[in-house]
Amino acid sequence: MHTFYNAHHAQHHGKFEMFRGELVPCFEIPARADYVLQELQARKLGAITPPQAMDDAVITRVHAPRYVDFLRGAWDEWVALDPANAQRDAIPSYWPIRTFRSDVLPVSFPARMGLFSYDAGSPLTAGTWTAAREGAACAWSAAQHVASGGRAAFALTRPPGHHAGADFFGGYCFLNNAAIAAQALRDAGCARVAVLDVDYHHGNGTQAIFYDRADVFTVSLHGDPHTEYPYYLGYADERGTGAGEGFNLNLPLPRGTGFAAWRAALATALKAIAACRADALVVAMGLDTFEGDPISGFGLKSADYLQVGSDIAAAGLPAVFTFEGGYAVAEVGVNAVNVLQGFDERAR
Ligand code: Q9C
Ligand code: ZN
Repeated sequence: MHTFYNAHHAQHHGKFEMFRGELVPCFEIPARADYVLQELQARKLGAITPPQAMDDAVITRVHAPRYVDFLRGAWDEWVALDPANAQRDAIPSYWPIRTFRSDVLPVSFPARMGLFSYDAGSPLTAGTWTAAREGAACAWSAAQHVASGGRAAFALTRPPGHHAGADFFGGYCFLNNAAIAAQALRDAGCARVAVLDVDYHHGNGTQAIFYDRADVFTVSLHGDPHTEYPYYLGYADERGTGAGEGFNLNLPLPRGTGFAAWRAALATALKAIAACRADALVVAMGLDTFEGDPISGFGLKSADYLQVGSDIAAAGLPAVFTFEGGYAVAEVGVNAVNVLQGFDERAR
């Protein structure tokens, strides 16, 4: 397994997120990726390199240019509002819900920040753009690796990506690394790509990006949105639209689901992926299905992740893995690398 590592990830380091009426320390912290890197090195799973140089045009294949422009300049705008903001993260407080306009780009920075986001839990910091952009390059490089004959590659980066839509951030995500990888595989000649999202939370951003397309089949197993974030998407009746009808599959599971039931849902997902005749797979690899995760509600154990990787490898498709959630920080390295090792052992 070749890993493309984002050495700039720690430049994104939110201090606090809004939770139950107060600002609490962020769950999505740099140490997460550090633990994964350390575990990868300890187990010698393969080469670990920086990504290839990438043009921003790769990002705008899936993200709206006005959103990318916003993200690129957001920190400077934030500090220009008040020099004291340099010591504070930027967090939105206003959002255009139904009946408001989204065609007008307000001059006000907080207003634009709300237009391009959907929660108050995803602080933007001085290095968010640098970190997210380098992460996109990791995802793109992983896709190039697989498109040119590699069996698998891992984009080890944060912030994560699967909640980010074409023109919004949220759920700790700014650029959708899995979607960028899927689009890159398409652009490199794969006729159909499947995205398998195994994060605890529904991959709403990825689903939305590909919802009307038949060339990218999106599948997500996740906590039932009736009770779990992101709440407003991820239900079983969302099957795609227009040309994309039948090319989205949601498998919501109740809070408290253990490995046996979760693995059965994975088998359903993999069967659907086999039926769509994809020629490459992107795995949005969240580890927040772990029993010890502080913000999630499934019961997977560390050893189960070896089986997860093995089950995915058995699908026989070349695969790009992106690092998504997983907030049991001390265990996230073992859990992530278990998936990758389980994949490698079955794939060879
Ligand atoms: N304060 C990913 O796993 N809200 N994002 C949680 C706890 C947001 C998770 C509430 C969860 C987002 C990539
Ligand atoms: Zn998650």
